[in-house]
Amino acid sequence: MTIYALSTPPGVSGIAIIRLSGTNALRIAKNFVGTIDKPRMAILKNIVDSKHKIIDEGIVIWYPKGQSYTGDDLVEFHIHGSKAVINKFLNELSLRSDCQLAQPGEFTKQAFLNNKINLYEAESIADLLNAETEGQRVQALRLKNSSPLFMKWREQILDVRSKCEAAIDFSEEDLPPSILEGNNEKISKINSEIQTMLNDAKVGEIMREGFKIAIFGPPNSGKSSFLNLLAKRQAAIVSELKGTTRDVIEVHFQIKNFPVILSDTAGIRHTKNKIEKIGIGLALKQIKNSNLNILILDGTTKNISQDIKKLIDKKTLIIINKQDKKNFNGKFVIKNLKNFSFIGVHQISIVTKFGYKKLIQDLENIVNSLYVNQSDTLISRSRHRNLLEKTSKHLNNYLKISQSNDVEKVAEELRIASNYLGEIVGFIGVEEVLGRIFKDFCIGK
Ligand SMILES: Nc1nc2c(ncn2[C@@H]2O[C@H](COP(=O)(O)OP(=O)(O)OP(=O)(O)O)[C@@H](O)[C@H]2O)c(=O)[nH]1
Ligand SMILES: [Mg+2]
Repeated sequence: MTIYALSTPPGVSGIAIIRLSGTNALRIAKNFVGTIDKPRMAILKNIVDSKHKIIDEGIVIWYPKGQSYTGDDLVEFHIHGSKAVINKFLNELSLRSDCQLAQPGEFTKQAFLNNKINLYEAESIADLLNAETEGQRVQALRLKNSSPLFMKWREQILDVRSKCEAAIDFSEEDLPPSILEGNNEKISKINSEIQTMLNDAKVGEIMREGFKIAIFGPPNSGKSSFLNLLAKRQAAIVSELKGTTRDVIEVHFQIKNFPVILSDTAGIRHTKNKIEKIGIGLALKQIKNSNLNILILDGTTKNISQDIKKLIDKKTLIIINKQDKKNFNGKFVIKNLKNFSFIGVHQISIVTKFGYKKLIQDLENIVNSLYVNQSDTLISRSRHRNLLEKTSKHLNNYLKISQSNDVEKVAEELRIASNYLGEIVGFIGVEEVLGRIFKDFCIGK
């Protein structure tokens, strides 16, 4: 099969790159540009259509099979990035029956199927392509380099397993006595390394998806005003009416290079209004799924409702707002919160920005503290976490029964554990996850 796609973003640009990859790639390319004598060389050519009319003048590079991104013959056409030129060329390709438009991620999928990269590396490439912040870029590159660790663990487990299996096949007299020695220590060590990685997994996932902060509180306390202040634009409507915000409003920005998704939610109160009720339901969901909650209270009202109090926990940062107002009484509110545990409390005014600088510093510290002390290898997807958890479970099973005489069962646990590790890098049983992973890519990669 031969596939093609525009690998640069659609729209007007100086250069656009169209990639063609597969068994027919070189032959098709020659139809457009005539001879291509040398591989891996940029050659200036006239590109012509099927009627030998010129489409454009551009650079052609042929990467031969085995030396290309996909592993197949791959030809790149660097053409002028105008809509007319791109469309004309893509149209010519679409009229042919010997090639077809690539699916999202299909070039990378081909690279995986040709063993140019493993599955874990393919996922890191997707992360790198989608990286928006410096932190995400660094993490994606780091992930790409950590796949050898999974393979190292897998090989060590397979090594122990082969020794166990030798014990099944041979009688005790025929085996060197040292064959089962040190096996448990090896497996224990791998298991504890996996545990360390799992403990850091949450961080990797947050880094990839963004640190989720939900703003919540009673109506009219200034939640939307706070979102707008952080976002530096009017993302949410602010008004003196209670119950202004109903939908969840999300803004994306960075705190110290880390991606943050901040969401404003409907004020929490008892209401008969059907739509407001739905909004409050959405707010509760957001609070549950966040990494940090910011509770905004109005410092001029003394009463904190039970519904709000119930939501205060160790991932809550409290802001007492409207410090500029005459009847502001922060101390009173703090007294009211005496019996709760939460991250901290700030007294601010969104209008005068009193206390704002200190609050931002605190937020930076909270986000930052999450990322320090992490191990070199990170896992960033729940797919990896689930497989590592399963691996660890079976290594634990092995450790529990390794002393028993049931050597077959012992070897079986190791077989299962190594298979799960193999699934992370794509050695085993990956058909069903392939589609899911590559659909996240853009077309042309
Ligand atoms: N004086 C003073 N007024 C403020 C401050 N912060 C917000 N307000 C005012 O408080 C009112 C409510 O602000 P919003 O940001 O809409 O409050 P909210 O919490 O989003 O309200 P709902 O969406 O209805 O739950 C508006 O009139 C704001 O201008 C502040 O620091 N000081
Ligand atoms: Mg609001």
